[in-house]
Amino acid sequence: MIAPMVLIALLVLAVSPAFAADPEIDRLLRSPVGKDWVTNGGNLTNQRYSTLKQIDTTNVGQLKGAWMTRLKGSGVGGKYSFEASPLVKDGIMYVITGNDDVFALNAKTGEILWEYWSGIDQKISTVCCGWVNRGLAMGEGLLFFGQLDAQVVALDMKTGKVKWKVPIERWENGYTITSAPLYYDGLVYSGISGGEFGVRGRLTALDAKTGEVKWRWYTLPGPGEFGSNTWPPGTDHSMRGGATIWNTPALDPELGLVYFATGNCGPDYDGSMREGDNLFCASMVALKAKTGDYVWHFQQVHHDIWDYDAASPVVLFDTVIDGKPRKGIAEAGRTGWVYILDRTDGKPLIGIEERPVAQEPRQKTAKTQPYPKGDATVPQCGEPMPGFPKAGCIFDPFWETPVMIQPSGLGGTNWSPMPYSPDTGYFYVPGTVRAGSFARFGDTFKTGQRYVGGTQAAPIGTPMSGTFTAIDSRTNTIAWQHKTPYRLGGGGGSTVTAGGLVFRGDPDGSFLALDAKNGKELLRFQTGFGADAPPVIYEVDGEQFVVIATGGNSLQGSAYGDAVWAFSLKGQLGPLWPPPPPATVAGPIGPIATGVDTIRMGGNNVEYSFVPSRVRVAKGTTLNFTNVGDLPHGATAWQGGGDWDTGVLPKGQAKSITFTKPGVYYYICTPHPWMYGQVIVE
Ligand SMILES: [Cu+2]
Repeated sequence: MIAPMVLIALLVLAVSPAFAADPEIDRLLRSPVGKDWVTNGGNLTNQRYSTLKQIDTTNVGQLKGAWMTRLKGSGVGGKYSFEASPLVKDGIMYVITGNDDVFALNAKTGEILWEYWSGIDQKISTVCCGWVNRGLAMGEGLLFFGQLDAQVVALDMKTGKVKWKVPIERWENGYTITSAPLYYDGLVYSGISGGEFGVRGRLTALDAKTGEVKWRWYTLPGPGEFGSNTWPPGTDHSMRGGATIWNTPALDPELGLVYFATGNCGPDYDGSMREGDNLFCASMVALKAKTGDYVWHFQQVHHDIWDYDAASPVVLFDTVIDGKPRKGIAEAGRTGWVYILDRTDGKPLIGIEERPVAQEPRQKTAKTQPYPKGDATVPQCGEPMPGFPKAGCIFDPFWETPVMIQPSGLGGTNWSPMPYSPDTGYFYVPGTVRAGSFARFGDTFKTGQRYVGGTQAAPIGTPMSGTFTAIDSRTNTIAWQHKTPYRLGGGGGSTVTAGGLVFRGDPDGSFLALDAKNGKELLRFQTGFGADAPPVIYEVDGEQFVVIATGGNSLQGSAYGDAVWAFSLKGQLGPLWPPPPPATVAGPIGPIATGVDTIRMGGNNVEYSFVPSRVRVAKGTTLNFTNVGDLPHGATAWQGGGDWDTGVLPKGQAKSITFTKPGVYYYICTPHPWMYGQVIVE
């Protein structure tokens, strides 16, 4: 029965002409980036390298705003991040906001041509890390994107009307989409998020015409599948082990492979029940682009218990090593290292050594971890501090007593992309400097609720900053490095050009141009909003533009907004006033809740949490602190936060506090000082 069917399939393949559904977009995706920017990473390589060079190191100082457009209040507020790379084709720009709303703009003037309002449920409760959408893909006259409600959508590029809308999962089960998809040769490749909600990660390939799911590749093996022996036998822990895909894949059409990186293992900080390396968490993976068949993987972190996602997009590049041309792939990890591999087989190009690491039997820690040759872009050891006497370095384990470790689970490089310049041979790596207090707690899995198993909170008041580093792709060592006042690895990222320039935004609102060779700052322009998105380069009517979304970032706490800024040498617009800068010390982050009368300790299925952690109330309000967790917790005014204390409350107990005087009150849980919250009294 099988043989004739195989024969028919082979015959069909043999007689089918080599037919591309959109030959022009496919050609642009395979080519160096010129006047159009048609996919999130510029082209199939994710290099974010533009060949345009009208703007160069000699004239970039004259750059001014060509236009600035506000997107009608879309995605404005503390819960949103605006991180998308706008796409540009034939003088029209397409941009998506943190509310999954899409706008088409005249790329020369900024005039809005059409708009799509997603109407997504504002009560989606499974958003991990800010309401965000990292961008669009295009092909066959359609724009493709994922929404936070786990639907993949195709819009008509001319009108913004919905062509199809397909749920690839349910947000109620913990799944959301935050990454920009990739279009190539008739397929739309989409990742999915939810690694903090006990989900099963996957790459989904959809038919661009219809939205039909052609295949799925699960990043977590089912029983008996390849990799299943890296999970405890006879358990279903791998079915909720995370390994989600936070960013856009890359694709090599000659090798016929699609590449992506995967996020942390779940539950993040509790490895006690998932003995083994836990494939394919924190890994780089190659699949056959047409079928989704596994080809190779490289795991950056075995048995991850530190939330060390590989969240930045993978980058394809060609290089010469020891006189031989090599096909490279690189990814900047949360560990602070860049992982540089051969993309034909996944073997290290420069050298990565498995070294023994410290052990914690209760966490079932891996015996060894991969150490890339070369330099890390951020510090890899924490320091003790008052209340936190234990400190450790990367891969040091922890149990229920907190250990101060760097990098924390939010840095080195998080979601921000890392561009590559074939001119300099450098990767441009954004980094976050922040220490986390890592402690395990055995949270119970409940569908659609947080499932993290502990904490990596930065203690309130501890310093946070960033780095911006040029890493030489030939040696994996630092060519030059800037220490920056704000964290860079989480939002923005940069883009590099044949004009010898690196463009990047800054959480304080600045738009910067640097000399790609030596890092010298050549332009600093204040946009007026948190500039926490990667810029994009394009050309219309012979004029080169640089565009960046400026709308802040919920995790950075950079100033929110809904602006898109385009710059050119003919630009006339000057800078705006600086917005409030983001924090440089740790404290409560994210949106500020109003209309609240109860703070739940251990809420949202996270033992070490105050929910909501930030509230704004009127003078005279009574807040009820209720312990819904398993351990005793309390709320105690922290340094200058007044003189109030709930005392330590056993499980199930509550205590009310009345706030009579206006002010900003921070508080901590004394038994667990990594827990904190904020009450703003007006
Ligand atoms: Cu507590």
